[in-house]
Amino acid sequence: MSTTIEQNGLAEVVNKVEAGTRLSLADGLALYQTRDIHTLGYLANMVRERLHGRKAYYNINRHINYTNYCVLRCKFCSFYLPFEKNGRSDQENATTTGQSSSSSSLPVLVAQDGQGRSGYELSVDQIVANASAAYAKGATEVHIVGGLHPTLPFEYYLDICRGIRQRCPKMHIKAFTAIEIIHFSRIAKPRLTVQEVLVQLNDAGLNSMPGGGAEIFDDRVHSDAFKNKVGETEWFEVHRTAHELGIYTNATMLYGHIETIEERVNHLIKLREHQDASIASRKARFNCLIPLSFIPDGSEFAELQGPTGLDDLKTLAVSRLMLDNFAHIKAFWIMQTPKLAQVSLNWGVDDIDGTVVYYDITKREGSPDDQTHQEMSVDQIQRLICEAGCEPIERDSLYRRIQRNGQDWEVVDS
Ligand code: V47
Repeated sequence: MSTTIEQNGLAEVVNKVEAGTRLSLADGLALYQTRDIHTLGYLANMVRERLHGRKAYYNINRHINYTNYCVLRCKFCSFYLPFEKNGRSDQENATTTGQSSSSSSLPVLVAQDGQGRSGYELSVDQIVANASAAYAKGATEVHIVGGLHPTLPFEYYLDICRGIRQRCPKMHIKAFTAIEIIHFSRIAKPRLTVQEVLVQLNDAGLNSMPGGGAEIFDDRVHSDAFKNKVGETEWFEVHRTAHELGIYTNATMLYGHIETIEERVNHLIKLREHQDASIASRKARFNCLIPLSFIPDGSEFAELQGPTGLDDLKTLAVSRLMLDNFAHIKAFWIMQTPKLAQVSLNWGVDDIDGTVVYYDITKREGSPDDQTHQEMSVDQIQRLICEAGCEPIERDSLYRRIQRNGQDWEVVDS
C-alpha cells in the first residue's frame, strides 16, 4: 500500500493526516487529483473516526421555504421567481394550493408566470402552523429560509420567530442565511446594522443560522454565477457578527458548477481561517460544513452536468480533511441523494441531516423527488446509517444527543 501511495504522490499528505498536521492548498489539490481514491477515503474516515468513532448523526427537522420570490437572479438557482410579473397584486392569476404546507392543509398564495412556474409566499400564520404541526410530531428543529422578497417587511421575519417560539417553546429555530440577514438590514425601516438585525431576531426566538449563500468564495465565480448577490466579505461579516453574539451558524460550499478544484479548496481554507478566529475569540462558531452538490435541473446552468458520484465523495472527503477545526461534515441527502449520503459515512461524513419533509429549493426533474414533498422517515435514516456500519444518534441542532419517547424528547448531552 505504501508503494501505491508514493506513486500517487500522497505519501506526504498521509504522514500529515496521521500526525494531525494541518493540510495546505497543495495537499488539498493532491487529494482531489489522486487516482488513489481508496487512500483518500481511508484518510477521511480516519479523521472522522478520531472525532466521532462510528457515530452518525441525524435530526428530526422540518424545512420551510417561506417564499420563492427573489430579487436576485443567481444562475445556479432554479428556485427563484421574479416578483414583478407575479406579485401579490397579480390577483387574476392567483390560486391556492397545498404546496409547502400540505401537512396542515394550508392554502398558499400562488401566481403563475405563464410558463408553468408558480410563485408563492407563506403567511406568518401558515409558517407557525406548519412548524407547530412538525413540533407536535416530535421535530426538534425548524429550518427556515427563502428568497429575498422585495416587499415583506422586517416585522414579518420577527413575527415568524416570535410565533414559533410562543407555540413551540423547545423547538430550535435555525433560520435565514447571511444573504437574508443583509437583505433585512437594508429593508428595515429605519435601516439596521447586521448586528441589530441579529439581536432582534435572537430576541424574537431565533437560535442559530443555516450555512446557505456561501456558494464559492471567489471573485471570478461570483461575477459569473451570482453577480448581484453580496459576496464573501459580507457573508463572513454576518457569520462573524453572529459568532460574536454567541449565535452558532453553519457553512456551505456549492460545488460542481463553474468553479475549479483550486477554488473549492481555497473556499475551504477561508472557512477554516474564519473558524480559527471564532474559536480563539468569539462566543460561537460554525457547527458544521454542508458541501452542496449542484443540481443543474431548471437553472440557467441547466446545460452543465453537475458533479458525479465520485466528485461528491471526493469533495466530502477533502472537506473533512481540510477542515481540521470543524467538528462535523454533513451530507445533505436531498442534494447528494440518500444512497450517496450513506456511502459518504465511510468517507469523512458524520451527519446526513434529517427528515426534512418539504424542500423547495432544489428538485430533480423527472425523478420521484420532482416535487416539494421530500421526506425520509427516521426508520429509513437509521437503516442507511446502520447498513453503513455506524451507530445512529439523534441529535439536536447543536449536536447534543436527544433522548426520545415517542413525540416527547429531551436533550441529554451537552
Ligand atoms: O444557499 C441553490 C444552494 C443553498 C442549488 O445549514 C443549490 O444545515 C444545489 O444552505 N443545486 C440552500 N444547491 C441550502 C442550504 C442548506 C441545506 C441543508 C442544510 C443546511 C444547514 C443548509 O442551496 C443555497 C445555495 O447555495 N442551492 N440552488 C442547486 N441548483
